[in-house]
Amino acid sequence: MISWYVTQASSYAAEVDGLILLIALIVGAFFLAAEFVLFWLIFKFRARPGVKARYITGEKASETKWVAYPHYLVLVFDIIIVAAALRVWSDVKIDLPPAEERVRIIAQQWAWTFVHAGPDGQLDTADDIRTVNVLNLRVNRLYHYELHSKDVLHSFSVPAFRLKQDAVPGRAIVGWFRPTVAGEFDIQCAEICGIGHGLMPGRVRIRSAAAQAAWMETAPRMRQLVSETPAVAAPGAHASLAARAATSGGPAGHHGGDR
Ligand SMILES: [Cu+2]
Repeated sequence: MISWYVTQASSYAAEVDGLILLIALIVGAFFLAAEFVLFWLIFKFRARPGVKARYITGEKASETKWVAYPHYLVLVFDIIIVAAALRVWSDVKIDLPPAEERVRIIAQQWAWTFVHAGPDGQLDTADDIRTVNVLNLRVNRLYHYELHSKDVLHSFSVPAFRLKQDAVPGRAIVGWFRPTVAGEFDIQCAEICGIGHGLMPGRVRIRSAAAQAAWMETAPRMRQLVSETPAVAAPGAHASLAARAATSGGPAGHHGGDR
């Protein structure tokens, strides 16, 4: 149902949606049952001429069962929800399937820098491709991401992947995703990271293998990029932010270069 509104574009998106649906159904059923009982009791014990209101202390076994039994049921469903959530959490955040490629994601106030492996499939080689605010991925390829922050806490969020991961200064956080649908989707920063937080959107472009190879042919290489910043800056209002990110992240930067 959630996929009607946000495409499921990663291998684990459906799992996350399934979990949310399960919780909504369980909580929804309890909500309806509780409301039904509430209104039924209001109706059944409504004021009537000649009937005196009773003072019920709720201490007799016949009365406490109205609280105790639903409570046991809530505990059972809690366990079901926790078990289902742990399974999804483990798949998304704990398991790390073998990578076919690695991509580096660097967050800073207020832009994303992405370092792609280039045609040789290896990071930290001369053919690496660095972009600002646009992440370029190949469909059906398993990526490990390496998430850094240059300054404050940020959060790398790709709603179409159902992925959200905090970026913490001083740490390289590794996780994974496998895009399953070609197209273009939003990247957001999901952690209030300063006055420009709202100006920190990005895009992920997912292409077929052939289209990705063609993009790599034309994409500027890391060294070129520093001198050609205006050509790759994001359009519109974010151009100046994007340009700043590209130059401050280049070899002349003071943040440890291309960590
Ligand atoms: Cu941010």
